Amino acid sequence: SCSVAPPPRETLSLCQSGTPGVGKTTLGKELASRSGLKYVNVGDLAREGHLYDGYDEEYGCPILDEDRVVDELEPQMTEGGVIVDYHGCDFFPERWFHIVFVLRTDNGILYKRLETRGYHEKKLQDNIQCEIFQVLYEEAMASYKEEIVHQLPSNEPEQLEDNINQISKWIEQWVKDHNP
Ligand code: DAT
Repeated sequence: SCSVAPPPRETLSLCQSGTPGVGKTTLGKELASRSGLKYVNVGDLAREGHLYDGYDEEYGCPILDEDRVVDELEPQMTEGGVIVDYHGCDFFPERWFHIVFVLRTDNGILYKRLETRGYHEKKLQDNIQCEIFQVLYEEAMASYKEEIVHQLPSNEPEQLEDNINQISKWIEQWVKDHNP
């Protein structure tokens, strides 16, 4: 008998970026449970593995060791099928992602969410500024092919539902196209 191994199944990975509080964790976890992709929160990963390189006195938070984060993630990214969640995305290798989403929230709504989190005034203002000047969208556009970067509105629950439905459809189509 003769058997031919099927081609390796291609898997997609996506990146979710955006100012803290825009809804990355909420979307990512829901999307993971519906799509079967694995959700990875880089903030949690860094905390668990102590992937830090110093401490930022001004902001009162540890500084992410980006190289170690990339090394830590590399094996599962090579395998694929991952949703990566972090506010920034410029230090991830471009080849990791087939699509990049930047979640966006209106200032007033974001302000309330961050206030609820108990952010102190400076951190609050910095994050609102970050959103106003669309820092993370521009970072994504500069770091990836523009055609794979998409903004998603994330102000209200209906938009969360729309985003999940849209991305789920996109994933389904991608899998069909790449695994004939
Ligand atoms: P992030 O992971 O980007 O910091 P999150 O997922 O923790 O944000 O969400 C912050 C808060 O906002 C949380 O209380 C859930 C809420 N939220 C997220 N997406 C939302 C949406 N589309 N509509 C209303 N509230 C939303």
